[in-house]
Parts: sequence; structure tokens; C-alpha cells
Amino acid sequence: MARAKIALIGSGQIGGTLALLAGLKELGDIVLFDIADGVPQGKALDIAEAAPVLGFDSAISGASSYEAIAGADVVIVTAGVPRKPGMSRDDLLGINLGVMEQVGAGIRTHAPDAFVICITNPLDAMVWALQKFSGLSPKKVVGMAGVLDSARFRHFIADEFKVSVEDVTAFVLGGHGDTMVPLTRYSTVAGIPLTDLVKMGWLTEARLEEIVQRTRDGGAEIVNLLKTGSAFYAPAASAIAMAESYLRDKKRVLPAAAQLDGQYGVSGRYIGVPIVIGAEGVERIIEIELDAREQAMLDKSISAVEGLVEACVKIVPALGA
Ligand code: A3D
Repeated sequence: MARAKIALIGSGQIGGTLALLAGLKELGDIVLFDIADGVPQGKALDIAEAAPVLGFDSAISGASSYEAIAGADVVIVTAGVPRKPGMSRDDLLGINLGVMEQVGAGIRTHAPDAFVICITNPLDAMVWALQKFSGLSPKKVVGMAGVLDSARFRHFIADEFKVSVEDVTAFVLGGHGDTMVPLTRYSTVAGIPLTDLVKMGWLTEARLEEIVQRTRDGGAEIVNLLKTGSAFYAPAASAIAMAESYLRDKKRVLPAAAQLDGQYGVSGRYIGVPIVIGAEGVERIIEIELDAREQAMLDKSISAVEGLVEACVKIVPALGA
């Protein structure tokens, strides 16, 4: 059977890490694409030269022309600009919307059957625009944010209790940004909800709220440390988990930005929700019952995403049609 083909649009910090991880996991052959000529070619050669040492077989190439992504099974999009200290994700909207228009056209022409994972920020608006520009089915276009946000939450919880990250699960809903909704009663240590751990005296309500807030600010914490860009190892690892679930039909239940069709009272917008990713793409959107406080937090998150979508339509009115 032929190997799968994975196209990475954007070969910057996340793109390069994606290529290395996809190779290490032998998910398929890899094409790195970027407008900065030489960067995708150089990174591809560097990773190809690591393959004999690391012991994986993937053909890795770099390109600056969209023909190279032809027939890709998975496309992961990181093209655009990242944040610098003092910038919000939303500050990136104008520049990155133009990038999504080019990328969407490239995917529509050369990889219309691909499963597309968008990472470019502001995520919930960019993935919405990318689906429109590409014309692909919403089942085949998703945004990566929830896996990363919940991984950050898992790390902080595991670190707090000095337990394995493998035994911590976390549940994060809503848009990727300051309004994301980490759900403590659905986040557990070996199945014990965090809210029960508060009752059991493992931590106080106030400490749990601090961890939730650190999760919300997780991206900014790294931007402020790096000063020249944003996180890239954990974002790349998170997108690879999504790509792997599609390519291997694992049907993992992962939080991701998916286009809703009435769930949570939202239609035609991308919001972070738990979904099942398998060979059909988004195979199921899971709608859970929320209490009044959780619903209020989600509503705030939905209206923040709505504001970004409206800003996109102001710049490209055809998107509103
Ligand atoms: P960076 O290292 O700057 O890489 C971006 C790459 O995109 C650069 O190599 C550019 O040359 C390239 N590029 C720019 N315009 C185009 C274009 N029109 N076509 C093709 N390539 C282009 O950034 P990064 O890899 O650190 O981050 C990439 C994106 O991911 C940014 O928008 C970040 O904000 C975003 N990001 C999202 C998350 C989420 O959780 C959603 C996390 C971290 C970063």
C-alpha cells in the first residue's frame, strides 16, 4: 500500500517540528511548503538526514509551489505570522486572513480530498475562513487548539499533584483564547473529577482556579518567555495526534475546532468541542450538558469568536455570503 502524503503549509517553527514528528511516527511521506524559498527545502533536507540516525522511512521534500502538495491525504496549515509579546492572537487577523485565502485556493486546486488541520491564529476565525476559501466539506476541515489547551491543563494538574500526565485527562471547550472554557468537573486524575479532588482536600477551589487561569494564559506565558515567537513543540505534537487519528482511523475523541450545525446553539461557526476523528474526518460532534455557569462561559467564548468572524467579513465581504 502506498504511503500517505502529508503536506505542511508553512515551514516555520511549528511546520519544521510537525515534519520531524510525522517522520518519527512514520505517518507518511512529507512535503514542507513555504513562500520563504529555501526554508522548506533546507528543513526537509536536514530532517531527511536525521532519518537514518533516528531510524524512520519517510520521503521528505521542500517546495515553494503548490503543485508539490498534489494529492495530499493530510494538510496541516501553519502559514502566517505568530504573536510577539504584547500582541493578542486577534492582532494577527488581517495578515493571516490574506494568507488563508492563498492557502485555501492552493488546497482547493491541488489537495481537495485532504483532511485539513488549521493551526494559524486567531484559530477559530482562520479555520472558518480556510474552510470557506478551500470549499472543502466542514467534516474535512478542523482547527487545532483544544488538544493543546487540554495538554497544558493536564501538565499543570500532573505537576501540581506529582502524578503521571498519562493519568490526567482534561476537557476544554470553546474558542482558543482568553475565553476558552476548561471544564473542571470533566477533567480527572485517573477518573476522579477535579471537583471531587477539591472535596477530598487535594487542592483548594482557589488553587484550582489559578491553574485554570494559567491554562487560559498558557500561550501568552510562552510568548513572554520566548520573546520572538510563540509555542511550537506542544502545538505540533497536538496536531500530529489529530492527523494520526485520521490516517489510522483511530477514532480518538479529541477537543478541536469543528464547524457546528446546531450543537451548543451554534450553526456555521467553528468552536472548540469534543469530536471523534476517524477516516471520514469529523465523524461525530459530542454535545454535553452544561450547567448555567459553564453555559455562560461558553456563550462568552462564542461571542468572542463571532466578533472575529465579523472582522473577517469586513475585510473580505464575500466570506459573509
Ligand atoms: P513561524 O515560525 O513564523 O512560521 C510561519 C511560516 O509561515 C513562516 O515560515 C512564513 O514564511 C510562512 N508563511 C507566511 N505567509 C505564508 C504564505 N502566504 N504561504 C505559505 N507560507 C507562509 O510561526 P509558527 O510556526 O510559530 O506559528 C504559525 C502559526 O501558528 C501562527 O499564526 C501562530 O499564531 C499559530 N499558533 C497557533 C497555536 C494554536 O494553538 C492554535 C499555537 C501556536 C501557534
